[in-house]
Amino acid sequence: MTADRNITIIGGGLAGALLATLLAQRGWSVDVYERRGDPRVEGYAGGRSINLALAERGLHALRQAGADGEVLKQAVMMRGRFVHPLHGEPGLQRYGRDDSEVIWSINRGELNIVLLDIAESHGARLHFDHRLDRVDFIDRIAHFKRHEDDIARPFHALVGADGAGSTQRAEMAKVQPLGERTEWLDHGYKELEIPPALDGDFRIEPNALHIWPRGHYMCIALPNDERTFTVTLFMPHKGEYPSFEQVQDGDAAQALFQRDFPDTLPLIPELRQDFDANPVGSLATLYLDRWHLDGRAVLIGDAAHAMVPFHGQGMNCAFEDCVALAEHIERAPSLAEAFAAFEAQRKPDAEAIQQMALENYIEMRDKVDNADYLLQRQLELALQERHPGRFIPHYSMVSFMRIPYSLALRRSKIQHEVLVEATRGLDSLDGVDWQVVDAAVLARLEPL
Ligand code: FAD
Ligand code: E1W
Repeated sequence: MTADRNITIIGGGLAGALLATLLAQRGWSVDVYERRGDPRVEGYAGGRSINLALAERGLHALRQAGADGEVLKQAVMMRGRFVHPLHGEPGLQRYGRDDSEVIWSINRGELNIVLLDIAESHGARLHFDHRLDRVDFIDRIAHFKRHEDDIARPFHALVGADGAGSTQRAEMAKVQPLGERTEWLDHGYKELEIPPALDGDFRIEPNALHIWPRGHYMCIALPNDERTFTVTLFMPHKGEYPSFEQVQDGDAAQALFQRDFPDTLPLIPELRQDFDANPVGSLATLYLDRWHLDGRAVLIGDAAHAMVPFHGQGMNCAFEDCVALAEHIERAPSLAEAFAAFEAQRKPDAEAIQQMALENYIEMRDKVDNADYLLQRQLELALQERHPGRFIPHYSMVSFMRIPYSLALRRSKIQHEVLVEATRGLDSLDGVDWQVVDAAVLARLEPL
């Protein structure tokens, strides 16, 4: 094996498959090792229809790989969040100014298949049913399990795209401590399904991300192209009702939904069965001090910086990682320098979106049906009009722009203070002191 321009990627999931294409396009010889079987042959593991929100950051990365067209063919547009309060009228809160500012719901399995096909068409070699087991970083040999067999493969450099439970990360930590810290969220999740209506159509508004905010917990639903919705219930693992500890089976879930999500009951005919069949998922934020081991190994995506899902940015961020890493690898004189530069660039941004994702849970479960919150959103839109290119709503900076997450976080904090100060004690924009607000915007926010 020639040493240069060879890369071995661990994990053929979302980031691994995309990075394979980006590197193969640049003339690198790429091998991808994936624990699971080929989803194009065996169907996607799990079989359930799980969807993800794709926003501008992810879409831009897909464009770089020429994958955007195929992916968008199977996507459902989401124009905004459709909020279902327990009492009061449900309604759509638009994400952007028009249909150029939307996000997309895509099926994880279909997306993975598109990315694997493209990677292969660019010459990446895909090795399924290869589970990374151990790495010898001295002799640069990766050891895999394939069914019962042990397989050893020499490598030049390893990119760990093997997700939150990364084996590559554990192996790197044996050579040099990575300063790993996992902060578990004390809430978990359960996935349920809304099937199509009898006439085959969507049962609720298709072009939206639905949210049922209930204070300390919530449900959301994202549309699938087969006219179903995947519903996710997020609530505490333990503690006072409702928690997964107290809602353990389908019957208990039925009672909870009867009380707190009564409008969804007729939409989820198999609530009991879904609840009993699907596991409770866990959520965590993963922080590392280091993402790379000189020129021998680097981590990307969830393996480097898993986050809670409440901003819908984990995959988007992982895709942004892929573009950044491919560019550093192409530009830097050595892989060691490329990996170091990649880490230096991306770690502050990963930490920023990790923080914003945590903060967004409280916003989604407790604020989106609150009058003060809605007034702040109204003012945000007005200030965007008054100060184009200077005051840009938080959601837009994260979802419709590609400015660094760390910059979005910095600006959002200032904007939030301006919004809170300007609306304090008000119940409509009529009482806003525009002179004061405009002056604050001009003084505190540089044009972007
Ligand atoms: P993964 O997609 O996990 O891929 C890792 C791959 O590595 C897998 O194929 C796995 O089989 C393989 N692998 C693992 N171990 C080994 C091994 N030892 N050897 C070989 N292969 C291995 N993000 C969004 O952007 N939008 C959303 O709407 C969104 N919603 C989410 C909802 C929930 C409930 C959750 C939990 C996450 C959500 N995310 C969302 C986050 C998103 O799922 C992840 O950020 C994304 O999948 C990360 O991609 P990845 O390639 O790093 O890891
Ligand atoms: C998105 C799982 C998930 C995925 C998402 C989002 C949310 C709430 C959740 C964040 C959002 C798309 N969000 N939605 N409305 N405001 N913020 O934008 O992906 Cl829980």
